[in-house]
This record gives sequence, structure tokens and C-alpha cells, in this order.
Amino acid sequence: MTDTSTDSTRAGFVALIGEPNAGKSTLTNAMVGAKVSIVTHKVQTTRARIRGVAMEGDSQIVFVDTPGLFRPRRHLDRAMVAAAWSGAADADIIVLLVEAHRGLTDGVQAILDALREREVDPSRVALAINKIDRVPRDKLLGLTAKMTEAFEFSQVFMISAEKGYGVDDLRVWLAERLPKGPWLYPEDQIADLPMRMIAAEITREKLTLRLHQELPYQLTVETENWEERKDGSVKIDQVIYVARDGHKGIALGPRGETIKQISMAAREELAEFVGRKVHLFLQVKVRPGWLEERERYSEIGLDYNDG
Ligand SMILES: Nc1nc2c(ncn2[C@@H]2O[C@H](COP(=O)(O)OP(=O)(O)OP(=O)(O)O)[C@@H](O)[C@H]2O)c(=O)[nH]1
Ligand SMILES: [Mg+2]
Repeated sequence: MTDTSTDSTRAGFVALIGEPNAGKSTLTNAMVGAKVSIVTHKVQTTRARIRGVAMEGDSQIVFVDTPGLFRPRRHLDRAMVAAAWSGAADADIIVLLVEAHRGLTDGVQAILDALREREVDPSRVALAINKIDRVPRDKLLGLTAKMTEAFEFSQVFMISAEKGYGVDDLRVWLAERLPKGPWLYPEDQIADLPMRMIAAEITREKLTLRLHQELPYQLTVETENWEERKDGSVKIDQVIYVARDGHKGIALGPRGETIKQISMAAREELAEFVGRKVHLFLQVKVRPGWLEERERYSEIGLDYNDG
């Protein structure tokens, strides 16, 4: 007897690419129906490829959230951009996200040029004009015309990842176009990032939301210890590495108020994520060279050599 589950099932990878802040992580979470990738109002939030798994009918869609594409300056930037392009290269379908209110920016044009340079087959590239809740309807027609003139997208979608508009249509369309084959993950799995990395990302989100200016870009979070306790709770120890002495004081805040607030916010979300009580212990360490350390990169899920 043949295994019927593989006869009708489809599965594959869909890479979400775009400029920083386009809404890739918001869309990933909307597709998965749970928060698997952190979101902030700041650019360059996502640092590595994050996979989120969504089911649509008989199709399993593995969304690959990627770091934003921009002109990199630092070592870390270059490794992030390389990770994004490699996510796109491995994908069955690429969805380019652009912001409705910003339109065809120089940054978007650079991405279109790069797609062509890399000889990516346009038939596997769709366009999603995101944040349509921010612009009047009539503006969208002009933008669509401009975008389709600039690149031969196989399909154009108008969505609001945040409000959920158009998200179902996009998911159905993607599901139908994935190759036939068995599912790649168990049906109930939603992400494939290790727990300790997700935990570090949650803390980094709270730091990014709370701290100002350059600091969030110059820190990294690592989960050092994860201990399941007999009473059912979890004890998590994390280290926040900052690049400069002065940054430590800012992260801690007066009388440690800032880090306390951050810790509370992170602990609350972690508890929700693991469904248990969480004891979170944060430590801030100054490590001037971390942006050039191979080991820090692999902790984030990046390849140091790509920098
Ligand atoms: N108004 C509006 N805001 C949105 C929408 N989608 C995302 N945002 C907001 O845009 C900001 C950036 O969203 P992210 O999902 O972090 O963007 P990203 O593309 O993953 O950004 P990077 O990881 O930095 O590349 C956040 O403040 C989101 O709340 C949308 O449909 N409408
Ligand atoms: Mg992101």
C-alpha cells in the first residue's frame, strides 16, 4: 500500500526578504499564528534566519524570516545580509516585502538589481506590498504599476501583516505552489530555533524596545544556563554582552531600574512561551570585541566567515 500522506501533501520553503523594517517578522508571526520572531519598530531587528512553520490544507509552508537587506558596513551587517541572501537562495518561493508608504525606494531597487544579478527566476518571486493600512487605496495602484514595471513578479499581493489583511490569500497562494512531497516538520511544530536561542531573542527584543540609539545594535544576548526545576518552573540565566563600558551603565539604568523593567517584560513573555513559571537572571558584561568574535556569531546562528 502506498503512503497516502505523501500523495497529496506539499511542503517547501518560502523566504521573506526586504529592506529592514518592511514587516518580514510580523508577517512570519502572522502566518504561523504565534510569535516565533521578534518585532520592533527599529531597523535591523532580525539578525539570523528564523524558520516558522505554517499549515494550509495539505501544505506545510516553512517561512524563512530573514534579516533586512541593506548596504552593510560592519562585520555583523555583512554576515546578516549574507544570511538573508542564502535564505532566499535555498527557498522554493521568495516573497519580497515593500512598505506601501515608502514605495520603490533606492533600497528596494538595489534588491531588485541583486535578484537579477543572482539570476533568480522571477517566476518564483512574489511581491507583497505591506502596511497597506498606512496609505489610501488609490495610491496602491500607482505603486503596483511601478513595481511590476521594475520586475516581472509572478504575483502581487497587498497586505497588512499587522492587521492581517490579505494574509490568508497569500498563504493559500503559496500553499498551492509548493512542490509535492512529505512534510518537513511534525505537524504541531511551529519553529525550529532552539529554546535557549528563542529565549535570548525575547530578551533582546525587550532591550531593543527599551534602549535608545545605537546601543541595541551593539549588544547581543546569550542563554548560558537553562534549568528545569523540580517544582515545574524554569531557571534561565542570560548574559547581555555590550561593546563598551559606558553601555553597561545605560543598560542597567539608575539603581538598576532599566534592567529590572527589561527583565520583568522578558520573563513575562518567556513564561507565556514555555507555559511555566520562569525565573530569569540577567547579567550585563562588557566585551569590547564581541562584534569580531566567531563564537558570538555562531550563538546568534550566523556564519562568521560571511562577514
Ligand atoms: N502599520 C503597519 N505596521 C506594520 C505592519 N507590519 C509591520 N509593521 C510594523 O513595522 C515595524 C517593523 O516590523 P518587523 O516585522 O520587525 O520588520 P522586519 O522586516 O522584520 O525588520 P528587520 O528584522 O529589522 O529587517 C514594527 O513596528 C511593526 O509593528 C503593517 O502591516 N502595518
Ligand atoms: Mg525582522
